[in-house]
Amino acid sequence: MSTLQEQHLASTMVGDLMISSEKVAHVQVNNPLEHALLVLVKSGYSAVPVLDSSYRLVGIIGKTVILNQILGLERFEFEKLSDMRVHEVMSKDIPQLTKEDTLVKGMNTLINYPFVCVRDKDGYFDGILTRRAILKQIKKDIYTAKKETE
Ligand code: 4BW
Repeated sequence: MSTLQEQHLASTMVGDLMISSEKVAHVQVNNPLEHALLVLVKSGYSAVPVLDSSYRLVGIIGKTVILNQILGLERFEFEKLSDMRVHEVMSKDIPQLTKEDTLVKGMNTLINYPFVCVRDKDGYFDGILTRRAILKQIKKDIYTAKKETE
């Protein structure tokens, strides 16, 4: 990667590439698991952010953790889905970014996660940064650099 490309990556901010909150499927912390599973299946995503009633980021929930919770000895106990709430099973210890973080920091975090939530200084949810967005940007930078050397 050329120095110019590296400089471009370093000067691009998370806010430039994130999917903004209004386009992100999410669930609320007090929703029953049944609703969360419905959102996950209908949206097609493996995991989505969890927000409180003021739209502050509180965690992430995925299909696998829900299905594990209702896994009985011989069958899925689907009746449990309406008794349990999202906050009982969600992951609370999650990486977080702000819009002002550099793309390089975002890239380092995305090595271990398919997406990272973006929030403001008061914890309000701003959106997500995905692996797809990073890969698209890197591809664009490589293509531009190649064109410049031709
Ligand atoms: O519905 C989909 N539309 C599109 N265009 N692509 C999808 C869709 N569902 C999955 N994909 C693709 C993306 O490339 O499969 C990848 C893995 O999906 P995932 O993790 O396991 O559900 C997607 O990669 P990505 O765009 O880099 O997204 C990484 C993760 O970010 C997804 C999902 O957990 C989350 N995510 C992405 N867009 C989201 C979202 N969560 C909620 N709302 C969104 N709009």
